[in-house]
Amino acid sequence: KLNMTINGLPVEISAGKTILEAAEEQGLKIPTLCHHKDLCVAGNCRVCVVEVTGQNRLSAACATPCEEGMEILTNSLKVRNSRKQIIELLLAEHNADCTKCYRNGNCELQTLASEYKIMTQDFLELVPLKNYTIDAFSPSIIKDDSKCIKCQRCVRTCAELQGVNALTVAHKGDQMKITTFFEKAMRDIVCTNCGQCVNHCPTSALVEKNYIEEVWEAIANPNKHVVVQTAPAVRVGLGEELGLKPGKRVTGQMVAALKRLGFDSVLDTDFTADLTIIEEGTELLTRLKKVLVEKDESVTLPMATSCSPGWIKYIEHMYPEHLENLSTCKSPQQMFGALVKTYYANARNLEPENIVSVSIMPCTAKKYEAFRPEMHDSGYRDVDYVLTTRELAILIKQAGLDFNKLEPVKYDRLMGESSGAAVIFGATGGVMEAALRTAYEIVTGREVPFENLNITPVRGIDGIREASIKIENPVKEWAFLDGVELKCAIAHGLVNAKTVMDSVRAGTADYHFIEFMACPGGCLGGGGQPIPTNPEIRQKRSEAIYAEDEGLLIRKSHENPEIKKLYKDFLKEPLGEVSHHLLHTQYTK
Ligand code: HC1
Repeated sequence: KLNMTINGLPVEISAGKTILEAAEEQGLKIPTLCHHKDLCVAGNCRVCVVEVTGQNRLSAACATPCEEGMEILTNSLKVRNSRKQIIELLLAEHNADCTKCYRNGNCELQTLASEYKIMTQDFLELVPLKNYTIDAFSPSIIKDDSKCIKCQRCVRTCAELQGVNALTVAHKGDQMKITTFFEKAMRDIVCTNCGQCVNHCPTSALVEKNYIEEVWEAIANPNKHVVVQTAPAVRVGLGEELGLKPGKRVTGQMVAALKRLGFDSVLDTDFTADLTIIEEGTELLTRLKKVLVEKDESVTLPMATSCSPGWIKYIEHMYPEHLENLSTCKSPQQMFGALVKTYYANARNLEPENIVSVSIMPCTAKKYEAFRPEMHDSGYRDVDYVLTTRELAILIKQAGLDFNKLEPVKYDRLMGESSGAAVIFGATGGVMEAALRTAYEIVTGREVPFENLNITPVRGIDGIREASIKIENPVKEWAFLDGVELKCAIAHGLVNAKTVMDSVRAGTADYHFIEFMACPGGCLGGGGQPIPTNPEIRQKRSEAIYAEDEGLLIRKSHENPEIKKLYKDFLKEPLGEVSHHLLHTQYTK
């Protein structure tokens, strides 16, 4: 422990902490802009300056380690005036047209300007705002350089969390800017559309491309039947955007709100998450048979999950020779879209061209995924508009709904029923756990004992996790798997995907099945989730996801009655002809 004083009060601080962390421990807030708990220390915005007695300069609290005997002032006149000047300078370079800004009301710079009452315009003419670029070509992300404060959180996010390095710093001095390879549009570079840069940006220099007006117009059109699906992780994030604490599950209220907004049918992506498990599980078992029994060398293992569109874009760019490892399953979002304009349209006697298919996702890459040329197998665009969790909250606010007063309501039927296995798709390891619950029963013919339904080895927050299950006494059809140790791995955050894929490329990975999710924590930490997102918040959302699973009566995908009905009435069998046409795809180099 170190003995120090903060603002004249003696304190004991554990060694190794920064001044920022020490102050936080004492309940003192020091403002920051470039600092983020997910990222390495940068110390480049200087908003967190403090006085350390005996030093004749101010120190950045985020980048200064505590030392024995330090006397720190976090709120002296000198500190306050310096911070104020720094904020004024940032504002002078910033397009501070706050009322027209997408992040109006949730902007860290705006909050600081308000707290420090920046009323003067001393530096307004210092750096005339001109020659900036707004890149709106991507279907997922808008990059507006006029809003950038050059804190470089996006650059560090793209490098440290995702290992993609799509964004970088170019030029020096007042020419310095955050840009891309050869200043190309985000659409044309290695950007995976994951939106982690959006989640970590303190202002609106990076935001999602929103489709709010398009969805309102569809709802208002009496000739359109507007169907909405909601992703697993939205239900544990949405509340934060509407004033509730992280970790609050709002499934029923969210469904109620969507009905009040005027959607004709409120359905669940979890339904097709269950379907994914049946299709993907069957695909895995088929691949195992081909490799282990038929010695078919054209079949590739390990099989990798394919539901995270940021991960798909990443493997396309970085490991194109391994596209064969991807499961051919489309993501649950896209399976849903393809079924809505075929199975659902038939059952409801609707013309598919009159259906508008909207999805609410915790993800910005899902917007890109819906635009992909592969995603038209219904004969139409399978998913028309993708809104993030944040955009849904905007719809709810615009409609004037008092979210907390809404009585929980159930999803509509036909593609609205789901299992606990589907809900946990939203957390890292969830797809693997859901798959194992079903695969175990298919292969052994025995039920997973209730007390073993939580497959804890695949849970957790470590970036890469491994688990194996020894198969014993399988049923006759799967007898070749007797004694086989099924080896699985899980990676979340693309920087971890890189490590696993490097071992696949090197031939040193002996896994059979790998779950990849582009975002830290899985979809619950997606780029479309409420801002801020940090490790503590992700942990709360994760607990909420697993609690939702535990509270459901059906916790295995193959027990979902609507899935059984779908196979009976429409698909006939997993990996069958209809499935092949609507639910599977192949990504090409
Ligand atoms: Fe996800 Fe998925 S879990 S990818 O993380 O497989 O976005 O939530 O919707 O499609 O179901 C996201 C979440 C989501 C798909 C499912």
